[in-house]
Amino acid sequence: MKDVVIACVGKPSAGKSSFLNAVTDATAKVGNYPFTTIKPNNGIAYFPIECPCKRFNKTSLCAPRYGRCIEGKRYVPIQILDVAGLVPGASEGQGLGNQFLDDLRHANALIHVVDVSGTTDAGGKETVGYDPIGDIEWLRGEIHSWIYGNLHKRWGQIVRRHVAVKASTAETLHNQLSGYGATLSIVQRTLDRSGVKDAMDTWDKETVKKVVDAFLDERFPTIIALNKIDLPDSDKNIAKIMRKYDQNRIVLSSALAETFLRKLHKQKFIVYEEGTDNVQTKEDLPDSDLKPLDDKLQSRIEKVQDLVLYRYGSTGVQDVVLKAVDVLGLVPAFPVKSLTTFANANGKGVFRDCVLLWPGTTVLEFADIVHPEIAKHYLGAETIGNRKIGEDDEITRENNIICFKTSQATHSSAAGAQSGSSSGSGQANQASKK
Ligand SMILES: Nc1nc2c(ncn2[C@@H]2O[C@H](COP(=O)(O)OP(=O)(O)OP(=O)(O)O)[C@@H](O)[C@H]2O)c(=O)[nH]1
Ligand SMILES: [Mg+2]
Repeated sequence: MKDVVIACVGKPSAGKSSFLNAVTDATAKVGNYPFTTIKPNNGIAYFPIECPCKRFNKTSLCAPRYGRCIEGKRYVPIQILDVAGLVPGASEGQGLGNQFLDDLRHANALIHVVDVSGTTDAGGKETVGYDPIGDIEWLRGEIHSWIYGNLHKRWGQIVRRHVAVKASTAETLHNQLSGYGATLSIVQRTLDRSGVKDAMDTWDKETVKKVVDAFLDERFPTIIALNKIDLPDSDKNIAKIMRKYDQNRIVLSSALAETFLRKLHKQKFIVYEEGTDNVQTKEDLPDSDLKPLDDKLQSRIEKVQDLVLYRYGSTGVQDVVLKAVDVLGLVPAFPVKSLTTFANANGKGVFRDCVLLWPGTTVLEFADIVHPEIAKHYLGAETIGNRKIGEDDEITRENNIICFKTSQATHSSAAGAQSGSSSGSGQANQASKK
């Protein structure tokens, strides 16, 4: 069981580390020169979902083990990774080369951070009037070449073995792609998506490329964050990119504005509600303990409001994370010991645990994720209204509060999600991918 990881990719200076800092408590180094980041940085972002505590009038008792719940808005943790910048030719060793592509092996989804302001060239150097529309394609092309190149090098050998052992296409591809985190079902979906049905020993280069293309879509669903929307030329570039690409996968963002507002919130100069355009100052809240603003700070806040918040409704960074969770189809699920109090086994807290599940996770798989002991002694499961649900039923967003019945008392910690995940966030324990 591993945490879900969303990785920021993009050319140098696009704002990947700024984005990480904006959505997590990380303090990754940011710089206006290429390759500021060499070793990956990570942090935990908290994205909002509707917490069931509100529906059941338990808001005052809601006690998340991880993250927080503010009046029914629950902030669920998810891991964000920030890697070194990629430049055209990276898959052949340009820039910092291939080794950085390896950092993506653990990612479940990608956020392609694009500098939409046109103030950095393809290598991340400062410039004016650069057209970012090509960045989306070449970046995907580099990831494609990395995987294709590795397959192509050994293709003769791969096919000889495939024929000799009479393996299925999916088995052979799974062997070859498991290093990129591919499961057998991802490979099967890849083959379906590619439409390739011919025997593997007849595949030419173009067929392999087509399969790799489908693999990218299945394995690395990608959200495009058009970043630096606070800068003047962004508007016209946004319009062009929106015309060309799937708008469902695009979000506008200003990592800089978010970092600025969060900092002022922490320093008690403003009250800033993340994901909204709501900024309040001492003037708005005279009885609060907010500090007064000097003219300079006041005008910087007004600039962020005018250029970003009022024009776009928010800094957009939270929407980027939400969209990445959405594209993965992750389902938040709540294991509880009682369907009346919604407490866990220790009788502690209400809706204490929230587990992110892959789509298609069944009730029994969920039991195993919560604790293997529960799956081992599993007798049945019930959901709201003490309605019985089958062990093979899938957990859905509508059916995600589950009380497991076991044949013997399981260890007290077993009723809550296991807490020992690698990031310490206790989030997103995942069942095998469907
Ligand atoms: N105006 C503006 N500048 C931004 C924004 N996001 C990042 N920047 C600036 O862009 C420059 C590069 O930011 P980084 O976050 O270091 O970029 P990166 O993609 O991590 O770069 P590498 O680590 O070199 O690959 C810095 O000067 C940031 O302050 C934004 O939303 N608006
Ligand atoms: Mg960086």
